[in-house]
Amino acid sequence: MRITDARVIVTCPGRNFVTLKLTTEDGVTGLGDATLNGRELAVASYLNDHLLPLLIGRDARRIEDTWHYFYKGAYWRRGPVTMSAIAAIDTALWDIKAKVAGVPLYQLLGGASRDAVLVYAHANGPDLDGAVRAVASSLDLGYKAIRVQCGIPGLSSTYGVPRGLQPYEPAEKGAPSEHRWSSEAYITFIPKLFERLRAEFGDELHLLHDVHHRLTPIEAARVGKSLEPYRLFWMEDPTPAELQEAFRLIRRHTVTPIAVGEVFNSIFDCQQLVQEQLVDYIRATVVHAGGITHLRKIAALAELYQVRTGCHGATDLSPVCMAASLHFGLSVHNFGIQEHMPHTAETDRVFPHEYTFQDGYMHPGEAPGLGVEIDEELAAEYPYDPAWLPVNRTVDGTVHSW
Ligand code: CS2
Ligand code: MG
Repeated sequence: MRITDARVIVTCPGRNFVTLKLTTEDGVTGLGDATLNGRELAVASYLNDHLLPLLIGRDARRIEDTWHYFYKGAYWRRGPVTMSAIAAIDTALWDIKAKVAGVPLYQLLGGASRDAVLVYAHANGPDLDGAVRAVASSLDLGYKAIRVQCGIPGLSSTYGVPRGLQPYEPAEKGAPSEHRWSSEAYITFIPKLFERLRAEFGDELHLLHDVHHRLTPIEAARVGKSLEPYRLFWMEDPTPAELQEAFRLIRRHTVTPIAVGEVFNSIFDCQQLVQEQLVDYIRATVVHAGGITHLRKIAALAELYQVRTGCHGATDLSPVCMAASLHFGLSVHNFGIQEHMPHTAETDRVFPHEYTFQDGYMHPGEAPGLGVEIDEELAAEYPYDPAWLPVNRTVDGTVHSW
């Protein structure tokens, strides 16, 4: 089954997406998400200029061999651009294989391990009252798990909180905006947010929070400890995870569960965190961690240490990635939870899909393959529109993790 066509489709229905479409000699097509927020064209070029010329003519059935051909065969390994490009090829090949087999992808991954995939919503508020209103709205939609972000008194902006009423989309047109951050103000405020949320909504609701890489290990330990009375489902990215051993310090001080990994792109990024049980959830995704083939290996390692999956699912991961994540999440044994930020209506029109949301859970559907397609004519109506993620600085002007 030779691959006869491989095309990269860049489209911007409200935000930029990069999609790979493969076609076999039999006319079977497969899709892969290759979107890397703020660096989209780097992945498009890596695919168009370096990988796709070598893909034409290869046997679409040889998924594992193709993965290693582009990983080991490239000499230069790992990194978000390389692994997103490999991920797109891998995902498209799995889509093709499942379509040829006439089954939804999850059936090739071992079948369903659960009835549906538990997802969590985003609730963002400019202040405590706004955060409470946002949580109530997510509850009204049926979510059982809600990530809550809130404006920090004294700071003009913070991660996760949109300016105005539009949904949160961090990538901005034109040069990156610069934000100001105070860990001290955040550390003082954040326990008040969850104290208020528990008072408003009780103890049963799964509450999650994303620290977004902004604290030192001991600051993260302090926040984790201060949140223990509110029993979070997880505290995400408490400190930058390049130094995996840094999490030993956090673990020594708090039992608040920890989730890390949305910026990871290989099993090596998470190996120590998993093997030393320094995290409870691993957030690596199909699109940024080498596709379904590699994510399954990360999950298998995590299973040995009772670490569960918690795949990233922000709107800068396309519906193609969401579909793949749901097939993976339906099947993988050590599933934890799946992030769900609904895409815009215009995005959903460009990417018609089978997956559904109901009462806090999602299902990938029963269509052969991923169950998602791309309307290429409509996609062409939304040309690439350069956008950058913000740059963050502490109040004295020092560059800080965004
Ligand atoms: C965030 C992401 O959803 C999350 O957990 O960390 O929204 C992240 O900020 C974006 O994906 C960056 O592109
Ligand atoms: Mg995050």
